[in-house]
Amino acid sequence: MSTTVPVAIIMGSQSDWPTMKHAALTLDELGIGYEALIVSAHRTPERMVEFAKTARENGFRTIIAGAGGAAHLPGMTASLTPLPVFGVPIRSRALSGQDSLLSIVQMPAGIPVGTLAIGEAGATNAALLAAAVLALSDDELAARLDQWRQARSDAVANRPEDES
Ligand code: RP5
Repeated sequence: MSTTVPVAIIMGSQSDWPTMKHAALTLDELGIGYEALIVSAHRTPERMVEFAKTARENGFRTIIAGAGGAAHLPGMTASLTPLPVFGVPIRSRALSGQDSLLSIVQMPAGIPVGTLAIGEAGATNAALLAAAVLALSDDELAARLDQWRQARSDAVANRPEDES
């Protein structure tokens, strides 16, 4: 899969998409191209290995990986590619995502996964971190990221108001 887009958003299941689409929406806002793919570490392990081993040569520059439960997708992917991998713990039904978080964050030294918060905030922030990495070598993107952040600062009121 040769690509001209810099970000791969991978996830272990279709059921992860309602969370991971927040990464996609954030990349859309910043004008960053991406591919969103279902790549399961345990249901489609060969697909995961093929994706991870070829990700760099296929043109990706960062990977956002979301998984839930025994969430080995981000770590396994990171073990097979030199690209930066940002892991998003999906909020699981059994343990509300604490299982996902601990599975992703506790990588032994040597294979890093940048681990984000559980759920939608993590997916959004994974996209912002991917953007920050890409912006190091893209001045136009750096300017768009600055504008994005400034707009969020500008939207914060000085004083609270009663809700109607
Ligand atoms: C993981 O198992 C996926 O990342 C997902 O979060 C979780 C549950 O998957 P489904 O049973 O909903 O397909 O592999």
